[in-house]
Amino acid sequence: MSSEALKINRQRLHQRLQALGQCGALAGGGVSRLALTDADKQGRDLVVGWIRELGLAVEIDQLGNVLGRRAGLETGPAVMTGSHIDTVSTGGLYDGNLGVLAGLEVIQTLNEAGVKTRKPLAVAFFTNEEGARFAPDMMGSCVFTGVLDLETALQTQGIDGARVGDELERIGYRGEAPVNRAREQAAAFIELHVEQGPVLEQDGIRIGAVEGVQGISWTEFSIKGTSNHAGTTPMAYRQDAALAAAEITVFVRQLAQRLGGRQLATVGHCEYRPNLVNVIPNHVELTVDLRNTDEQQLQQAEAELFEFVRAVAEREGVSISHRSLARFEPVNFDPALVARIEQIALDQGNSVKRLPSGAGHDAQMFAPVCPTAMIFVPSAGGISHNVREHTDLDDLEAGANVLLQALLELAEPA
Ligand code: HGY
Ligand code: MN
Ligand code: MN
Repeated sequence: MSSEALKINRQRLHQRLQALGQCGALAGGGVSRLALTDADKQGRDLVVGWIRELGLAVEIDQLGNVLGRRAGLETGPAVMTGSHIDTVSTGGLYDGNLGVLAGLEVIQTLNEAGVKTRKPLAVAFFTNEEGARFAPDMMGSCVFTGVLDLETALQTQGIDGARVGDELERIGYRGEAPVNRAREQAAAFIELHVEQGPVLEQDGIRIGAVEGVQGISWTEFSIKGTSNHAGTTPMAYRQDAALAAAEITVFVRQLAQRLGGRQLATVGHCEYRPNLVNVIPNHVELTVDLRNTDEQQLQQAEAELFEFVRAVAEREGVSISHRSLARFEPVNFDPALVARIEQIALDQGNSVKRLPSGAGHDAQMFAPVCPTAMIFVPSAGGISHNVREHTDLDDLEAGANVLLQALLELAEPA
């Protein structure tokens, strides 16, 4: 059978997505599978079982990244695909999971067709891509590619006080394989992912040929004021941490509107202490997520934010410290690979469009290491990080078939 004629099994892909979605399933729909929780372990065990059933050699590294490797006629670096299976606490069935399970579906399709390749193929899932429990996001692929050192990752404390290393031990995924070997392991990397935004659906396009990933800046601010009685403290005598937090939140929205272009700004986490109706808060923790496809504009946004925070602290008589949770510059994917994905999509009868990724992805860590690109399929309503996340099976199938052809070309059918 010619490689062009090979097609994935859509029902099998759909069934695996549904089965994985049972790991951490939320009543009423959606998934909560935060990194290194019991639900993540359940999902990991399920996917590792599928990897073994496909006859792949399984490797678990010291940060719990899992790699399933299919031998080629030659040894050496593999043509890799994959993504993540951890989710945010209000996640859906597709963010990350599609990239991993479509990779397995490609392998199973090749196995069933008896297709051998010159280069090895590999499917991976990386630890803690979301960064929702332990910052930064893309932690596993950062350690896999040497962007972040292992010890720092293992020592990282999550929003619940747990440490990455302890949780990896607890769920049995603190592997032996050394990390930071991407250059010897990856000949190329392609990740299939849902767009998580509205562009493809609004334009009636089925496949996205992703040109790169925008820059990401996550900062946690710790605002310290004076807790006092809500009924006895005159307004002029307050060092109100909650007010400072509110001013920063409003500023962040105005900053994005004023800078325009592709500037995005979000306050996603805000925690008051003591968080009581009749006590002026003395401590607020707040996170700011800034993103832009342009590094200079992102730095401009950061500079204006920190200047505003300094002025608010002075005016409100509070002290504000901050720490960076994540900082990634914009990344461009391999132009030749992007063009190839675009052409394969067209050859397979799909509409296709080039676009940048708004979300961070494991693939962005591979861009400096080997030829790397991503394939997007539409998100219904542009919704993601939301239990209502959905992508039609026709679109999932189309994306997986583009992935199949792109991986097969890179691995060279024998
Ligand atoms: O935040 C992100 O962009 C990704 O979902 N980790
Ligand atoms: Mn993702
Ligand atoms: Mn995500």
